[in-house]
Amino acid sequence: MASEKKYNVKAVASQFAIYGDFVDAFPYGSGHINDTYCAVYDQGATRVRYIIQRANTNIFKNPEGLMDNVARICDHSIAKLKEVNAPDASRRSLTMLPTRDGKKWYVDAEGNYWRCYIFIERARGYDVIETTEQAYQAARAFGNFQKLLVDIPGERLTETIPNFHNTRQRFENFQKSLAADKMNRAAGIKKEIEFLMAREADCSIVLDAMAKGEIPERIAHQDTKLNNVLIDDYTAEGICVIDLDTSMPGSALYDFGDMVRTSTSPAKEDEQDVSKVAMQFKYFEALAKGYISSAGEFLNAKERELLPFSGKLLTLECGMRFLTDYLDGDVYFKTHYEDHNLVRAHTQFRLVECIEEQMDAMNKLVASL
Ligand code: ADP
Ligand code: GN1
Ligand code: MG
Repeated sequence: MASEKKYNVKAVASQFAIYGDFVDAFPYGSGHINDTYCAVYDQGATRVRYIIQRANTNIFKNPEGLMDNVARICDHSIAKLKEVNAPDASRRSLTMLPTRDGKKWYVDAEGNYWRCYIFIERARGYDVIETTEQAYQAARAFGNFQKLLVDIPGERLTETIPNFHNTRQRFENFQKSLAADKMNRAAGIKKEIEFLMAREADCSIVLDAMAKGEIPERIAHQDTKLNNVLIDDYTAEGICVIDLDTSMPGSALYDFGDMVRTSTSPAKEDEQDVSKVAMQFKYFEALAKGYISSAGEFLNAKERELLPFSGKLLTLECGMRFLTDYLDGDVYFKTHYEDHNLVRAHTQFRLVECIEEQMDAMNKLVASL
């Protein structure tokens, strides 16, 4: 089971240029990939928090490239905020604190890669969508994030996970894991296998359009799950995009698609009762409007046309990834019980069906915007 190992977070935190007295550190958030901690300090009788995060080097095989990407994106976004004198700038971008010896990240004796961020206060990420305003704001923020990265200086960003949203390759990997059937779990998932086999052709649609040049490569976030954008507690604005590890060249559609996956259903990603899973049209409408309000100026006609389909694709892909990890013995995503990945795959497949049922209406709506 992919689970958390304990680290001496106080010792790690002491490597960063943080002033004041260490008070406490504890695991934080509900991400599936990195080890994230909140570290609390007392600075002149004021409590200040930081995020201390260990990058998952089982997943990110080029941690130097990864950390450098994230640092470059943070620097670029802070510079742009300064240019326009944005109020509250340190809540609108992630800020990495340097180490005491002036480096951008810290590598410990065991080769773990650590970074430290300013904690963005009075804002939070939501695991489950609650209001249409959140959907609009999240989508607008991710669209703005794509716009921000159009002119990032320097070389092409590193592909931190090559072929991350190569859905056709994900399908092939699924078939390999099925053939290997390491955990003897294949016999119990016949229906799920059938579900995927029936949708193989979907896996190539965006890839083929990219190969033909109908869809351009853009720098996209590529992990636009709702809890990767922090929503301001008071103004409800989508104030800061976080979790920048997969921000790299790809398609803008990957971002919109994953928003549909994570921001249209009132059920948790690991809800056991799949009858609670639904694609609620009001959330889709808010996402489409929010995204077009910021990304509309640069999307081409083909990208616009495929926005609804991208929701189906990313949901299918994610379900397939959960199912593959279930077959592999839960080595990728953090899991908390035996069938956790299978339960997650079920919610994703149910959501794919709900999207399929409403595809015509989704297409009509997007065409009208
Ligand atoms: P993962 O890749 O594991 O999802 P994230 O970078 O998304 O890691 O961080 C996990 C959680 O930590 C986020 O969902 C969010 O709740 C919280 N978090 C991360 N960075 C910050 C920050 N700078 N300020 C406040 N909370 C943060
Ligand atoms: C992971 O890191 P987190 O929890 O935001 C995963 C995404 C999946 C998501 C499913 C690097 O996202 O691709 O869509 O879980 N991130 C990586 O919840 O694989
Ligand atoms: Mg995250």
